[in-house]
Amino acid sequence: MTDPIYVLNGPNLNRLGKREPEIYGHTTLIEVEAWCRQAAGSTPLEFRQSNREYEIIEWVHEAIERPAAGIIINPAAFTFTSIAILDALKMFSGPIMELHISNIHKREEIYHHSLVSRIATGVIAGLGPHGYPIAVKSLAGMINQNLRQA
Ligand code: CA2
Repeated sequence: MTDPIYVLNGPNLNRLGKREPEIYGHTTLIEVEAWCRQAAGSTPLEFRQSNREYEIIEWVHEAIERPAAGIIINPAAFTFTSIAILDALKMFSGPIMELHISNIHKREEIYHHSLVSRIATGVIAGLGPHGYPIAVKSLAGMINQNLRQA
């Protein structure tokens, strides 16, 4: 059985498609999940969202223990504040894709300094919700390449 890809979403992203469509688009997180599952094909996917920091940390621990093949994470506001999530991600040995729907660098100063980028394998920002299936495809590609090289 193939190891799963974890797609973890931080605070307020359950409101996606319902507020600020000029920044985040009209797509809901339920629709994003469907896009991700389609992009993953036969690779199992754990798609989760939480407004609680500890829950995201627990899910990263779960991904470490299982183990997951890779993690895609949109930590939302925790991107800029959470050393605890950074520390948990540091313990994961597979590829980590940091994802933002908006281009955080184009926005206010408070959104410019990501703690997670320091340890991410790659960063996707500014592609809107379409960034998610792109992240799944590129992570699956990385994972398959490593498996073939192993
Ligand atoms: O662009 C992203 O994906 C962000 O991670 C979203 C975060 C923000 O703090 C980051 O700077 C960039 C905020 C998520 C807020 O979620 C909303 C969802 C729907 C409507 C409005 C806000």
